[in-house]
Amino acid sequence: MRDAVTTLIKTYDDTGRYLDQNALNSIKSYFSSGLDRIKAAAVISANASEIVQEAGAKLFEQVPELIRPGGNAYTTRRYAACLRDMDYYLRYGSYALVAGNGNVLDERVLTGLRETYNSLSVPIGPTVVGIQIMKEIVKAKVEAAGITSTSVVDEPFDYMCRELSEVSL
Ligand SMILES: CCC1=C(C)/C(=C/C2=NC(=C\c3[nH]c(/C=C4\NC(=O)[C@H](C)[C@H]4CC)c(C)c3CCC(=O)O)/C(CCC(=O)O)=C2C)NC1=O
Repeated sequence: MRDAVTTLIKTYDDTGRYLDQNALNSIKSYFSSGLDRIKAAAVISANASEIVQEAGAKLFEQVPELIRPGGNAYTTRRYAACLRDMDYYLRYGSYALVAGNGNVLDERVLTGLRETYNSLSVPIGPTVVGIQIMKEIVKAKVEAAGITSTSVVDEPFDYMCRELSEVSL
């Protein structure tokens, strides 16, 4: 599991180079966004179950077929599995937000996920919609908490959406 700094150091160490201006700029921007990342992660931790519930409700409102007979989130068990997955995306997203890097998402969340979803007919499109809805809810809460630059919040959620969508397109 790596963060923005260890990933960068590894890249330079692999080729035996000193950190150059590019590297230093990138580390500088990571550190200068650090406080926003921590505050955003605190907002997520304090509101996690509410965020998941709200995002689930919005997703099922937007794609009601999911919870109708024949839908993948139909039956209490699958409905609960869907919200549990959303909670995974939120929790691991908060880790990646603090790390400033998608490595934890690759290692713990995304590897093999598409195959699992395909084998269980869990639709990827609506999952991506759900993650985007969650991102918007988090951004609104982060903004309400007085954090002006919410762009750091986009990174982990967009990363998961991109990686999930890739092959199925
Ligand atoms: C921490 C990393 C991690 C992830 C990400 C993860 C996902 C994950 N989601 C699963 C199932 C599932 N995932 C969903 C999710 C949905 N269905 C929908 O229609 C919606 C679009 C969506 C919710 C947004 C559903 C309904 C199932 C149960 C499918 C089934 O058993 O038929 C399964 C199969 C095993 C199980 O049911 O627990 C896994 C492994 N597991 C993990 O350990």
